[in-house]
Amino acid sequence: RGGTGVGLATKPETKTAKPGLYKVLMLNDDYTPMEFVVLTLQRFFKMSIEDATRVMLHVHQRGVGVCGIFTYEVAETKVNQVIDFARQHQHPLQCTMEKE
Ligand code: NFA
Repeated sequence: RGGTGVGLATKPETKTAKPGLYKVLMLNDDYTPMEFVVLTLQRFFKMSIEDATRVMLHVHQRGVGVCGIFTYEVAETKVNQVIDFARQHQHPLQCTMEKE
């Protein structure tokens, strides 16, 4: 617990709202190359090649997987970065976000 109140007579500080957290999800498709998905996870989610490969295979096998958990603005930025990057390379790779 933070707070700079000193002494006995201070009332509890008004709390700043905690930021909501959002999962960034990656969706499987039949066309995006596995190598491109791994590269995308490394580039935008700072994953090692091992973690990126694990997440890619999970998405490939299960249909959807979590890339990371972020505040709303960061999650939205990552979703847009992934979609833009895929579109630039003419891959259908899709990404979305949902409240955690
Ligand atoms: N299913 C894709 C393939 O077989 C690979 C893939 C994995 C695509 C994860 C999207 C997400 N080439």
